[in-house]
Amino acid sequence: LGKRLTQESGLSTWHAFSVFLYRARLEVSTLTYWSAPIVWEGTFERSVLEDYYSKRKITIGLTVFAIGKYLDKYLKTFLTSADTFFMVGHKVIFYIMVDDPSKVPLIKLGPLRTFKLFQVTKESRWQDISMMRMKMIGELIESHIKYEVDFLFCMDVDQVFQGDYGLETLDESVAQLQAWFYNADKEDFTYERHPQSAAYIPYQQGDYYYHGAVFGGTPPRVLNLTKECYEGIRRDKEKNIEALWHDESNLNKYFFFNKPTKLLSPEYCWDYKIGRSADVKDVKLSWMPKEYEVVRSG
Ligand code: 2GW
Ligand code: MN
Repeated sequence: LGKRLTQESGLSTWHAFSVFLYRARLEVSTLTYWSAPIVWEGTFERSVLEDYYSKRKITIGLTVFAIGKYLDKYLKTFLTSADTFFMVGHKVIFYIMVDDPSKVPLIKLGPLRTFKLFQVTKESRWQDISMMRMKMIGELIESHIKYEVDFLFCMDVDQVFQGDYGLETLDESVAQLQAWFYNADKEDFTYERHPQSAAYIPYQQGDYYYHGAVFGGTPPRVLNLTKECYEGIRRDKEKNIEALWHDESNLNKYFFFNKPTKLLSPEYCWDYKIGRSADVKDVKLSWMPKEYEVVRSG
């Protein structure tokens, strides 16, 4: 194919090949208008990244909350799959927040992996369990994480790693495209639409609909994110209001004003309930079925 391309186009072999590589994912958008890459399978060469980071010896942090029922239901699968697929070959610290440490499953982690367990009190409303993560992650970055890791991810626990989730995802400020909305029109995004809320984004505005289940970056950048999002949540509480999708609405407002430096394609947080999609070549992380739903096979 390279030969045919060079003959037909008059390009050098290398140029023809890079055109071919680029064309391999022309059907999806791989760059935002502010020039942040959107990482899809096929748009990166992992061996080149491994080479680059081999001289740097980085550590990656991953925070996860498992409170109440979610501890029994999801934590083991999340951690076991992360041990297998998250940043293989690199140092990882799991920051695990639970309400009942005695219920934490015994898992033998790989040699480059360690974890730190924190006990947190259970909020009575689930919306608060979700939202208070912003406050607690911020505190944890200041007390531990900023001294210990180069990059940090913060994730929902109700998901499972399915394939290599690697160095291609690292950047200063990383946002996840919400799988159900990556192709949707702006007007259909489920942003908070009431001007009274701190998370308000008007109908004609916004860039993408980001998922609250995954965000990351360097510790200072994630700290700024969690502080701003929590501040929005707090201001709304003072007014006795709450954004439509809680912390996720505030996250979307934050990323609208503070553009992420990298976006992850829905392959990095896929929901199999969407069905087959030609765009999704390789799922790295997927949603777990919610309560009362049939367990997905395969
Ligand atoms: C949440 C909802 C209803 C009942 C319980 C809980 C719950 C959440 C819980 O009992 N225990 C718990 O540890 N959580 C934590 O909060 C856990 O880490 C979970 O992954 C996270 C968010 O809740 P989740 O996964 O049920 O919410 P989703 O999947 O509908 O999430 C999106 O919207 C949320 C806001 O409503 C968040 O922004 C979340 O990050 C989004 O993915
Ligand atoms: Mn979730």
